[in-house]
Amino acid sequence: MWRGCETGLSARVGLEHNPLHSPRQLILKLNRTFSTFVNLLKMGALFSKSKPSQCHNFSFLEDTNTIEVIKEAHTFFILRGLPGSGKTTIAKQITERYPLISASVSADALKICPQEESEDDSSRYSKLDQQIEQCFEDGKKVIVVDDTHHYRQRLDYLFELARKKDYIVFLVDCRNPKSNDLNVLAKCSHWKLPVQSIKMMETSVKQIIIPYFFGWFLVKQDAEKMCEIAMDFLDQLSKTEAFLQEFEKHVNLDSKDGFNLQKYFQKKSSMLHCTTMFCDYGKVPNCESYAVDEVVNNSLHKSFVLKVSALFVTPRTVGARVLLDEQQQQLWPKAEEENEIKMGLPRTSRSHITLACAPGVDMVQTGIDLLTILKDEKKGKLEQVMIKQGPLWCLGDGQWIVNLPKPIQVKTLFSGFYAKDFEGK
Ligand code: 2AM
Repeated sequence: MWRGCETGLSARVGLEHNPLHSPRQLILKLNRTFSTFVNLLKMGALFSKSKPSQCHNFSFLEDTNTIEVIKEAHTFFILRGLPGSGKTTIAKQITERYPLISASVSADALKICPQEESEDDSSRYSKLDQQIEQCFEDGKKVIVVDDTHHYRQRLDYLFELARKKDYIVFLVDCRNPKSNDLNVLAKCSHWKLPVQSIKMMETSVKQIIIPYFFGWFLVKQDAEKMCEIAMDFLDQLSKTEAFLQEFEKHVNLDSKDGFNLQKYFQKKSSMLHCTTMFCDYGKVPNCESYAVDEVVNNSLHKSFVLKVSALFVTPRTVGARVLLDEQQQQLWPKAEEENEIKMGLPRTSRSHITLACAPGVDMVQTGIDLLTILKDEKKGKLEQVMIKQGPLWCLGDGQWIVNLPKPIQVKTLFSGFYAKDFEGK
């Protein structure tokens, strides 16, 4: 690992003249220094002007806005890369950037040797997992896991852990552009791994991990604020006679006696977000080109403030319409845009946050409902009632929308959702 290289570099300091050395000691020392010098030359480390991490430009280390938003969020960093790719240095930089609220755990520090995929044995990780659990228990907002993470099953375990705890996953690929030579990495690593093992690991870490979806994830406080706004909206609606009369006509229930809007919309999203690209782990056409797109990659793990401009409800879903600015629009998928244009609607019309769904309804329905509302809005609104949030319009078929006089701003982080179980499927 780099630590090994750094030890080598610090050996250079030993060249300083020490008057207490005898001539024999000096010759021995010079000999040792010379061989260190040769070794370093072989490893290509001596002439590296910077540490590996300094070659990266990570917004979570550099961008002031992102750093402030991360302090309000719950993020789970999974550092991924070959031994010697600079993960430990990056982990250290993260914990230094987020003092008190962060903690980092390292497989290397626990002497868990990176192995080939087939050799995985999850019990090897029990100590590391205890440490991760402790980080959650200690309420650390920024948790960093430093390991090669070349084994998919291990990644899936961590994705699921983060999902259960409602942490936003930052999957960070660490590459050391100074050292693509696997022989150098093998020599640098204190594990003394054969080049062949590193080669196999390289094949795994080079594979792009495509998430279930990409999107903007609301920081905890703003997610809670949006949930309260949604509850308040439903509360207002349930007190509005004109709404109830029209809405109940379109609700499929055996009995509408004692109909309760809050109970009806009981399916809530645990992690509020605004989806950009739905990938289904790589099954959706063109999702890979989205995942490798430069704008997408430059935006990953960055903060964005989204503007909520309207709240809407249908017999299936409750959602918040999001108006994207120019920079945010660049992350909108082309296929979505084409569909919106086909429907005669402006691009990014579908952008929204799902707040709740009726039983048996999938979250994807919210975007479909919003597009129908916007299309029907063009035909003309049917009825208007004033509620606390603003003028509430009926569009027929149980569809209602309130355009907010003042948009609500929510802080988000752009990332992927990787776990296998978003809607409890
Ligand atoms: P949403 O953005 O409307 O909430 C996981 O299911 C997330 O991916 C949900 O938040 C969901 O919708 C979104 N999603 C699911 N299937 C989708 C699809 N086919 N197209 C776009 N987004 C989808």
